[in-house]
Amino acid sequence: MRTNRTFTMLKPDAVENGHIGAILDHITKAGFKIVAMKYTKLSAESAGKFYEVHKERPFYNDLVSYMSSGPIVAAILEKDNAVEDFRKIIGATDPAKAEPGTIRNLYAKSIDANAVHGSDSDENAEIEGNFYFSTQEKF
Ligand code: IDP
Ligand code: MG
Repeated sequence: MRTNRTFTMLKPDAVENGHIGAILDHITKAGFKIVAMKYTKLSAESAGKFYEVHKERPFYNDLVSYMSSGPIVAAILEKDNAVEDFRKIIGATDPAKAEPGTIRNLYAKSIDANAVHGSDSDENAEIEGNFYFSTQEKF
């Protein structure tokens, strides 16, 4: 089933470098509505749980320590075809390969500190959104 929601995090580098406002502006101008949003910080334990699907990948430990290294912004976004369209506006995982004008092209410097997370499927968008937000926190 195709839903109209996706989940994002503005990662520690985006927050640290002062890009929260610009990235949220980019996202809303691209037609996404904010359904839920939170400024928070992951513990290493919760970052480990969030990224459990990547447990076997060589960069897992670095990813978990990076994602728990500073505050982030977590949000649920709504738009037709949200998952696919959001992946388009964030660009490739490696900012060096991200299309000009995408969020990672504009605001990210490296493959690990790549400014934003975007869900890769409707199913994961649902799981990831529920990781951060209760039903009462979604508008
Ligand atoms: P995605 O964020 O574009 O969906 P994934 O393959 O799901 O990319 O990887 C999750 C996150 O893990 C990436 O956003 C990035 O922060 C980090 N990552 C992915 N590949 C590498 C790598 O080769 N080295 C270091 N970190 C990586
Ligand atoms: Mg991914």
